[in-house]
Amino acid sequence: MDNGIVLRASGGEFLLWVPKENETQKAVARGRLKKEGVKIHPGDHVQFVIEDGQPVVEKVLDRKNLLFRPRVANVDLLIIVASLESPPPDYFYLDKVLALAEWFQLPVKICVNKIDLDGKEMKKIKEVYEPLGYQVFFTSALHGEGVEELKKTVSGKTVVLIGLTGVGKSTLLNNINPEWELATGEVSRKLGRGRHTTKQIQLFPWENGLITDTPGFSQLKINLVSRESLPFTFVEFIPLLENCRFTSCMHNKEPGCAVKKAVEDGAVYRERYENYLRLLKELE
Ligand SMILES: Nc1nc2c(ncn2[C@@H]2O[C@H](COP(=O)(O)OP(=O)(O)OP(=O)(O)O)[C@@H](O)[C@H]2O)c(=O)[nH]1
Ligand SMILES: [Mg+2]
Ligand SMILES: [Zn+2]
Repeated sequence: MDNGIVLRASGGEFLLWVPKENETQKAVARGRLKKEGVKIHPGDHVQFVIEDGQPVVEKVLDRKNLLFRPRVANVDLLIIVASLESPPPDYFYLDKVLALAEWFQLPVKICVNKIDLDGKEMKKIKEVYEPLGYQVFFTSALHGEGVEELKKTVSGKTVVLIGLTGVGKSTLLNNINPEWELATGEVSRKLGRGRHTTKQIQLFPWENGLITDTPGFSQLKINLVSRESLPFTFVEFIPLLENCRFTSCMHNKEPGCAVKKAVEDGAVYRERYENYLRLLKELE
């Protein structure tokens, strides 16, 4: 049997990448897999045989992880894309994705796009997130600035771009390789929002790695994280947690809370803490 990686899954049809030959082929799955309840997602490593000239998937190999909405398997790195203008950075969204990434133990980087439009928020994003250990890099998908760094990041990994609609995820991919010809949307000037241009997940092979963008409307539910675990998904809270007076402290209204004290002292960024409280509320 040969090995391949699923680039796209729609209905019963799959697009397979065969790294050995650096070739993509249309494939189907053995009927037995469906009966056994085996689902095949982009990013899955599979084994296949050729029948009548077409690859037939026989087996899905064990996954390292499986991202929720969008369903992508074996993800090595999540890149959260934000833009400086149209739309402006949404810090609540950013903190929510970061919390989910921590929960799933996914490495993350932050890509700030559209630096050709505005510079006001650049400093803030770097100052808030880099001390927490999240690498921040800046791009202009329109002019190609910073795209070299993005390319280097992808090499050898499976990378998923995630971010609100209109931030430029598909434009960034087109900048890596114009042959991919991803549809991009006009941002409505009135709303400062795009119109959900990307609909289907497709991974693209790039330098021994794979990259995909995801539709900006992908619903992100924080309820994948349990309430008790939420504080652990805010990395700067973790060293403080043992200093709270109550072991059951949720860092909300409890007295003697070390997290709240750190917010008062300026050691924890207040807006992150407020976003934590908002997520906590969503989990009630
Ligand atoms: N000025 C400027 N415009 C950009 C940049 N990157 C993307 N755009 C524009 O932003 C709009 C939206 O870009 P898309 O790539 O479709 O955004 P997306 O993140 O893929 O959006 P969805 O697919 O809806 O999630 C398009 O009109 C792009 O031309 C940039 O770096 N600078
Ligand atoms: Mg898109
Ligand atoms: Zn506390």
